[in-house]
Amino acid sequence: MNYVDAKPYAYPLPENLNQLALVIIDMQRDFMEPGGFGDALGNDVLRLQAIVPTLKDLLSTFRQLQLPVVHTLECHAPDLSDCPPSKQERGKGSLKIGDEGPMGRILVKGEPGNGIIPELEPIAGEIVIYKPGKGAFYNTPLSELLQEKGITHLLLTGVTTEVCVQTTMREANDRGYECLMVEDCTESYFPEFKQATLEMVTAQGGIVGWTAPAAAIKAALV
Ligand code: C5J
Repeated sequence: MNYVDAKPYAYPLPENLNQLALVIIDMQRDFMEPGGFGDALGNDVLRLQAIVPTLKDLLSTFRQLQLPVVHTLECHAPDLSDCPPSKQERGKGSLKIGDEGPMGRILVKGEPGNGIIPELEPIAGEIVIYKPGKGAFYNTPLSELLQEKGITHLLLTGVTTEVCVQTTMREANDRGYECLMVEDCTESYFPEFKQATLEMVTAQGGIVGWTAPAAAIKAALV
């Protein structure tokens, strides 16, 4: 068996690497660029850019090895029928979900600002999940798609660490997946929240899972 050098102890890779998926959460213009949802909520969105080169490199390793990749997008239907008022009204930003912004309607599926950033654009054969919530399992076909492909191990990346990435990791952990959060491929608007998340998932002997840097994963894979 092959292991990733990880916290709180070595992460065992599956014998068949096709059971390991790279999950890239919400690397969308809405969270990463001025004029989107993250900006409307008053965040410094440009600080999320720091992870793009490392994540792009890990994605290219997965593509070279032809291993499974999952991309998620947080978005709502144009009529907002899948956006509860509790979510739309929250935040008190300058622009709310569904409002017209500089990149199109905020957090609405198909709008320019809702797309994945060009550096990480999905390619044919990769799973793309449109999700209305924070977690990628809520109200999506993700469980069924992972089961169909026999995937048992997930590497969690993307933004933001303590919101959609951590929620998805917790959902996956409850469903029996062996989860590892990639430390330098996830980012938050709040550095202290990222740090706290990394610590809380690995506390108590890995209560939610493991964390490791991308280099440790690449070292175990190639
Ligand atoms: C947020 C996300 N922060 N993708 N979404 O609302 O983390």
